[in-house]
Amino acid sequence: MAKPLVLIVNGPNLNMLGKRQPEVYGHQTLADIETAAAAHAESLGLDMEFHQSNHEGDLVDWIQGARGRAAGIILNAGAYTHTSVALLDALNAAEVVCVEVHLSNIHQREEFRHHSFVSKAAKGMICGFGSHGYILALDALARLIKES
Ligand code: CA2
Repeated sequence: MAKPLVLIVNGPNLNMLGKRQPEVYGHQTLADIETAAAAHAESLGLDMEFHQSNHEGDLVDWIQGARGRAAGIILNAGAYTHTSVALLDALNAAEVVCVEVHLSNIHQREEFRHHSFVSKAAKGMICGFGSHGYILALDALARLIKES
């Protein structure tokens, strides 16, 4: 039987992880996060696709494509978190359960990072745990998928 598919979608500048600002975002690269997430998804009996783009429309396309195909989405929309009604609309249209992730604790940072448009369509948000947040999000999604 096919395993449930989880999409992990990452937004702008997250391709720079591990290369700049390690004091804020940690030392792991996005490739390290993908490797750890793939192993954890496998252990939970989930299929996983991992995406990153610096372009808002790419993120919209991946979220739209999840409808009827994926069982869940883990979304770190980067700075688009705080600006993008388009991502919120895509999440609402996709009707796929979403867990929002941020490496940093956005509530300890500048005021403009405190508001998230995507939170309105997310089941919950994990922030402040660095790259481990993706593992926590997979655990949360696996449970939600099993319950549904
Ligand atoms: O904490 C998070 O995961 C964020 O989504 C990261 C975004 C930021 O705009 C959000 O407010 C919170 C920024 C990602 C930029 O990542 C970089 C990594 C290394 C060097 C430069 C940027």
